Amino acid sequence: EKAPEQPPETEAESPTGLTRRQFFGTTASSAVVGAGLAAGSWPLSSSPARAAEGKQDAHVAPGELDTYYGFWSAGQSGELRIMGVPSMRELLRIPVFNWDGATGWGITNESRKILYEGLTPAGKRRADKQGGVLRNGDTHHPHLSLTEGSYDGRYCFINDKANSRVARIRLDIMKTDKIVQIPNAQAVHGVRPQKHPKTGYLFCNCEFMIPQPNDGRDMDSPDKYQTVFAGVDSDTMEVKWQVLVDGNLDNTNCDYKGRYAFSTCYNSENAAHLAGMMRKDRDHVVVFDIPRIEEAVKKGRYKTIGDSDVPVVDGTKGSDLTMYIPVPKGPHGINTTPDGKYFVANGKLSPTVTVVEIDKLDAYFRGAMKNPREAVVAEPELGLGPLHTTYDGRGNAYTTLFIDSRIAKWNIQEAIEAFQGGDTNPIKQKLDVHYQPGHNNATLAETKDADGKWLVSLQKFSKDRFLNVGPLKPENDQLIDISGDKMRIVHDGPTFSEPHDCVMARADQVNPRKIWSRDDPWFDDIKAQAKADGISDLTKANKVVRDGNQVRVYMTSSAPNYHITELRVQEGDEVTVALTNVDNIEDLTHGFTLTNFDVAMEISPQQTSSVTFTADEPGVHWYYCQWFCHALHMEMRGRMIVEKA
Ligand code: CUK
Ligand code: CUA
Repeated sequence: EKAPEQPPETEAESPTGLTRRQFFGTTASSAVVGAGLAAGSWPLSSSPARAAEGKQDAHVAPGELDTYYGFWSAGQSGELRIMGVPSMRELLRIPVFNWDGATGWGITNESRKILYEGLTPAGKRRADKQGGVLRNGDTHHPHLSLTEGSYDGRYCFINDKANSRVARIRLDIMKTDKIVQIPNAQAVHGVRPQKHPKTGYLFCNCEFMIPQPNDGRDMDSPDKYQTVFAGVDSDTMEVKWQVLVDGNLDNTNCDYKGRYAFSTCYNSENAAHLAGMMRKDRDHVVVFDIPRIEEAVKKGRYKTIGDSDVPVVDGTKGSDLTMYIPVPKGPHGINTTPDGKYFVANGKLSPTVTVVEIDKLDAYFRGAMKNPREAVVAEPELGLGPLHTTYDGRGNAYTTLFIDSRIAKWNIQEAIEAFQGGDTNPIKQKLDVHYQPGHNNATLAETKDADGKWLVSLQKFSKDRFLNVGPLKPENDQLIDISGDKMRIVHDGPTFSEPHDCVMARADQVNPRKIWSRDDPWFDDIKAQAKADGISDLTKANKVVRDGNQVRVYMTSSAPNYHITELRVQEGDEVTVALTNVDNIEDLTHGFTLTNFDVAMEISPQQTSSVTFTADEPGVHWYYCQWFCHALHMEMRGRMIVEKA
């Protein structure tokens, strides 16, 4: 992003003698002070005098439950986080593309299979060089599966910009169960589940342009680089097709009818350096006609690229599969209104957002619209650095202004009237946020059920809002009451590196299990192995099976015991430990940590986890339960005795 313009750091630098802290004030109510000082950028419409603020209580008392589940991405931490809203309490971290010592993600056989099997051939070569998994990820966009425009509680999807992957998280067990790496791509950025009739496709924007195939050709001809838009089948997590486009894809969204997806595009110049990316004054939004793309694939109008067999259709300018709508330079977020009528492309480098009427797109694809700009119905100027927009379901939109450190609340209908020449000012309020907001999202605003209760604004900088923890500071996620006419900040929430985006679902729309079901397909592989070893029920098995130099240990645990406490193997054996927690009491999780072997895993109630390692050091090696489970938790351990070969 562009370097933000900052209010003065110190009194000495400040022409008014005010520091940033005084300048912005520490609460929403002192925003009025900021208004007087920030010359020219305060909205003209409303007087600062008391429009009614929402009066919702954000306090969730001890023992009380939140009313919304929040799903937060975690940027370069590579995980997904579950938050309670409105308390903003962090409830869980779900490892996705990262390693996690608490749950054994990246260590257990179950997770390593998920992390490996969906990689491209090049991804597998990379993983093979470093122990079988890729180690980092960069998650930006968590989105939940929908049925007919409402959350259906099945899945959360999330992208990995760093290694070009997308993942699916099962919401019944809150575990990642599928990961696919997108071929012909670098940096999968925007992702969006189809809203209608159900998800359906997961639409994926591949951001960076590369030679196609990227095998050493055309490296010095950036004008030949291309990127793709991908349709992933969310039931199988297979890439069904890709569409070659002009320009860099950024964020994506789709309609509520199942026909169109649309993506913002920056760098329509196809340049490889920043200066070149700024040459033109316009970029574009690409609209994808999904049924036509499917038809083209069916009719064989595609090619394949390199070692990938994914059908790739041509959606570059002039194609009948796509529509290019020119918009001001560098559009970023793209957000569909909950009524399904419009999408808003956020200007980023332009102070405007572009409102497109989705029903008008048909005319273009029918050939009845010459200039794609005819689909634009409003382009209000909101302030500096508009990045993302969300909605309250009452006709208002809320746009983050990155450079201004504000959120602009504006009315969509009034913006349309103003575009037609009316003299309405659609801007209702600008609220200072602290500081430099990226995404914002309101409760249920990504669905047709937007309820206009809470808005969360995710700030990239926290600066002075919290105790100083050194040069690396937390982000700041602010909770804003939008139930009244005026927005009101009610909570500051520090988060670590770096949630970009979040979505919120009503608590009743997500229904995770309390303990595992023994029928869960998660256990299929280890059950099959056990069966081959003569074990029909893992919850009853405490048995060591030797098969050449492979040793398989089937073990159960119940607080505070492992049911095998002495395990004898030979130096050089390849040992698999499959541990089943037979406790069926809610929250009674055990673990298995093998000291000095870099082995650890979680075993929640009724779960089986397995791990494979080589017993390469003769001697005594204690294993212990790392999840505090019982008064005798410290005593819950056993010995692996490795006899010299
Ligand atoms: S992007 Cu991060 S602030 Cu990756 Cu959704 Cu806009
Ligand atoms: Cu089992 Cu601690």
